[in-house]
Amino acid sequence: MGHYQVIANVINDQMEEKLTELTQSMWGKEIKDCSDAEVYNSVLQLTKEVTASVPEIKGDKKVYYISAEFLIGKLLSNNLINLGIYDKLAEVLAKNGKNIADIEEAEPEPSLGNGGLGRLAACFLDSIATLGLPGDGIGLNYHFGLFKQVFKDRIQNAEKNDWIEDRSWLTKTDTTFEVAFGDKKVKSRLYDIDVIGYENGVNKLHLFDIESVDESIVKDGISFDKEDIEKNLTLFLYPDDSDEAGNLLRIYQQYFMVSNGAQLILKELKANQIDLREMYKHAVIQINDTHPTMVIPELIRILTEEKAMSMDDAIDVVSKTCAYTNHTILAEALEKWPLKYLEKVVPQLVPIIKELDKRVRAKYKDPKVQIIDKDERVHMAHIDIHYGISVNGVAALHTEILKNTELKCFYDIYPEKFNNKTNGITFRRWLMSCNKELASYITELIGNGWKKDAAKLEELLKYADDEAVLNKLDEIKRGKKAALIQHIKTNEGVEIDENSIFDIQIKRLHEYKRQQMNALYIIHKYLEIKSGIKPERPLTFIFGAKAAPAYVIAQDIIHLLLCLQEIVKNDPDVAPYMKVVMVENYNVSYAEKLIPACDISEQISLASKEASGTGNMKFMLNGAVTLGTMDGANVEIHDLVGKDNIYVFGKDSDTVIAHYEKADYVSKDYYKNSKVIKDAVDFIIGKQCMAVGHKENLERLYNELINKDWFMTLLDLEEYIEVKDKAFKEYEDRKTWEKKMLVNIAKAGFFSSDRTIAQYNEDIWHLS
Ligand code: 26V
Repeated sequence: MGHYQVIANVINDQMEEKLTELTQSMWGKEIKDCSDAEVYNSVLQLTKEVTASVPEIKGDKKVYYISAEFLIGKLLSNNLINLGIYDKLAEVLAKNGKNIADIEEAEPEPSLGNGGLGRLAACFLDSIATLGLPGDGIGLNYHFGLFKQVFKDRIQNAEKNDWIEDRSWLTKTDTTFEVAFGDKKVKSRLYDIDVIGYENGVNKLHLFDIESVDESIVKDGISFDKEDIEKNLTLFLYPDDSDEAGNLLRIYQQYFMVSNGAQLILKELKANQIDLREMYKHAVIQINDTHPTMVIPELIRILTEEKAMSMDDAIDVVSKTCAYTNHTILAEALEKWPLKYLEKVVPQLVPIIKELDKRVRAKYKDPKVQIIDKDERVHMAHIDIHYGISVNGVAALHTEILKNTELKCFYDIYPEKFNNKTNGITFRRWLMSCNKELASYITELIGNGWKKDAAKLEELLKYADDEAVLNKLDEIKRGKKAALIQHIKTNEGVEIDENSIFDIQIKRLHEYKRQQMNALYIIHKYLEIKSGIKPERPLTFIFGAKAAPAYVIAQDIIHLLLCLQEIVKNDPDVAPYMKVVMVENYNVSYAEKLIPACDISEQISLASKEASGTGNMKFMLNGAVTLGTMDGANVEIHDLVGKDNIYVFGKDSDTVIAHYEKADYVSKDYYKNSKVIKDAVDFIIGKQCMAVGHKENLERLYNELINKDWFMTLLDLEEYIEVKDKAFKEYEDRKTWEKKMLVNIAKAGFFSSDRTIAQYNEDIWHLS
């Protein structure tokens, strides 16, 4: 019997007694008399106590996953499942008149990430611990996570989003460090969150904070004094960086993170009496996008200035310790800091960065691979590529684009550094926790093996023609749809037809993800229904998306979606056949409710632009069928499920890249040459939209689409309409559709983050 099992058995036996003791000591009441919030806090305490008895994962070499974002979401359900005590707790609560789902609702969501990159980091920590690998996360303890989205007058408003209560998953530690910037010194404090492996040991998520942070400086919405670093340093995740003060604050945050991270890593190495010249044998630092890149010059600085190492040796050992993951090819997302900003915030790193650049220039003449460019901007990714062991992309296509196009000049120099690690998701959260009904049915069919070896889901394929199994899958889907209908009714006040097809697009709002193309489809369908062409079954289009507050066109797209929601709702000719719902404040908790209820998963980015996507994997695992372009991991989904079990459309990445190279895409031509396109686009500034929306927003979006359309919406619109209509039609052949669902679930095993992490370990980390 494993360690975890002994602990789980003991706690399961004493659960009711222990929880009663806790509610008595904390609130002076019995479980049944406590509020949900009180029970939640007692369960939190109980879980922390149980976790303390689970052994820490130890080894001779450890990975430090350093990331500006860890979008962990609520932790209760996941932690209980991983500890093996969920079912017993649910039983004890029920016996005492409490519903575990209501207790889970009482937990505030830590939204410490923007989207895919941050959620990936959270899934990775879960898998690292589950595989029993020694590996900790290093990041920042933002007091306010990603802003809370509130719709007012069909416009997105941003409010602060706090999550830290008196009692939380954070444990205050005794570890403090000093961090020196050019113009000030601050004292940090480390807070830890336990990362519990599924039926395995415990690692840590280390989140650094400063003691002088002051939540009261936040004024209306999310505005605050960006220059008061002592008070604002860890206040917000990714504050608005559209002005200089915002950019400087971002650099302060990044350096604060890496300076603390470097000090922590060196402290742990010292505690293990490691000779720092051999640091790479005991530590590997995975740099999640370029936000933590300064860890490279910072470590070199400490080793040379404080540990008396030569520059050659320091560069050599640090370069053997660090590895870089690239998550995007979008130029605007690749960080290039002006040297003068770095001179102000971190002058101590500037000579090191210049030395790193000098060494590159001495070897390579191509200006494209230099670190400091002619405009005195520091290309952070270039530091990672030259001074690290590995560069990886996050899906097969993405890595090929990095090698052949975006980072070709680097691939020519270091072909051996480039490798692919197709993203993954933790099945504990994205199936076992969010869709317990499906998880237990799968177990009923094929046993428990899939929980530790996701490839075993393929065993489901033997039921592909089993009518009883297919019926049951459909029944589970209908149950999850019913639960979502309730949730949306409560939260948005919108009623959804349970017999409609649930077509869902949930992800950050960005033009390259093309929510606007989905909106144009909805307009097209609306016009069709008005002209008498009715769908065979009602259609429900669900969106969830936050837009960066400074991203104007993204706000306009949200506005259009909210206008369409209103127009459709109020039109008696159309309302019986379709519904549009844009849910407010889409976050991880909402995703956990939306994904299990989905029929059609919208993954419609412009080919080449979505590095991987991970929502696509979550939907597939929950039996949704993908409607998507050949982009990111959609390509791998397509290859796994086969063309009959996915709906693919749109120009491929080579065609798109060629359009950019030749600059020959003219959206106006598509608009002029197709009545379908023209009618849909014109609707945006037509009478109906203008009656419910704002002229300024709608006209700006209309003009953007016909005059620029940088992400080529109109290029793929007609084929999108055609293939989406085909998907809706084929949905009516229920048996064939249910089989598609089954194949998608069965083939999703490849996208377990356990597989991804095993590959990181095998190819890059080599943990022992
Ligand atoms: C950042 C920014 C910041 C400035 C404004 C425009 C913009 C656009 C995109 C980004 C993305 C930053 C990196 C990121 O989050 N990438 C996502 O990483 C996921 C995990 O690897 C991956 O699944 C997504 O496809 C990728 O977009």
